[in-house]
Amino acid sequence: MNFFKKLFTKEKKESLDKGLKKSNESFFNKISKAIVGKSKVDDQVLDDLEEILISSDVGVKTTLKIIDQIEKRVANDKFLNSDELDLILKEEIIKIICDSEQNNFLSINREKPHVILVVGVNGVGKTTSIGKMANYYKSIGLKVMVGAADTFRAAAIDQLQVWSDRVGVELIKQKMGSDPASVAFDTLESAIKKNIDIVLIDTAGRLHNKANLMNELSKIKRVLQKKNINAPHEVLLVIDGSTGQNAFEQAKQFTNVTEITSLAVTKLDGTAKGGVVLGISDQFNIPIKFIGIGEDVEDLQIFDKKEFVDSFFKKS
Ligand SMILES: Nc1nc2c(ncn2[C@@H]2O[C@H](COP(=O)(O)OP(=O)(O)OP(=O)(O)O)[C@@H](O)[C@H]2O)c(=O)[nH]1
Ligand SMILES: [Mg+2]
Repeated sequence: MNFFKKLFTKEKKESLDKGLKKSNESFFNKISKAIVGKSKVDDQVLDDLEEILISSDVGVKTTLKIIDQIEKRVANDKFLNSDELDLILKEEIIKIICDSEQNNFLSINREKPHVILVVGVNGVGKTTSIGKMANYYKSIGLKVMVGAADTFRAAAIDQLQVWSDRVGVELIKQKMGSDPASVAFDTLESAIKKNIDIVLIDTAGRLHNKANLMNELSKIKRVLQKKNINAPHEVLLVIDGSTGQNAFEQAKQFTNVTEITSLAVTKLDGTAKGGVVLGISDQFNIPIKFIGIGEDVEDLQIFDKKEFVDSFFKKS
């Protein structure tokens, strides 16, 4: 199937439904049980709802915020029934998801090349997401270049080479062990010469508490700025959604030490912890740009909060 087609048609929605199936089943079953046989939304329903949201990895703070809003609406409308609760819950959840114009790629008034530095802890899906993003940007007619600034392992460079070949975009790389900042600089320099639209820079997985690795990120940024003071235009943090509360922790640690401008939440397929997307978006106030819902090249979607919530609540 053509990726472009999948992005903009009902196939996109179908793969989202499929990707979120586990989260949906778990969430929906719990909600149905909580409201079965109830003619109105009472305290018990609200208590159950609170528990459901927390156990769906939405996070305590965000859950309390949602419940608070629902309580207010219930107070205004004493005869609210449980069917309406479904609708109101959806509305309130959509409201708390951080929105940003940044999410609308097609209307971005981009400086060329637009540089996206991709960061995150080990194994969350950075390299894979770069491959998928490269494919996406190319499919909408943009010229894409990828930089292999994860020089830590030879396999990391090879992995990115495989993705670049597959997608058909140029990769800039150096030898294993070379300075990541130098690779980033080379990539931007080449991208400027070749009139590239989007530059995606891969980095090695790192923990926030490894000072030398975090300094390396600052160095990459400084060196990019020698070429263009606005680069990187984005620092995209990739987090693994299947780790639930740990994904919150990763977002917290990274945002404490470096400026993160957007998020990609991966591996939402195969987990019932999809609720983590709602809490992270609310609490960090950083837009989620992409979600990963599988290992294939098409399995990365632009995050659309309405579609996401819709899939989350879908009755099967
Ligand atoms: N099911 C599923 N698997 C994913 C998704 N995204 C990435 N993966 C898998 O996660 C594994 C790790 O992905 P990588 O892209 O190598 O992760 P990384 O962050 O670059 O890892 P390091 O470079 O070692 O830090 C691979 O097996 C990917 O196929 C996703 O959305 N769903
Ligand atoms: Mg990698």
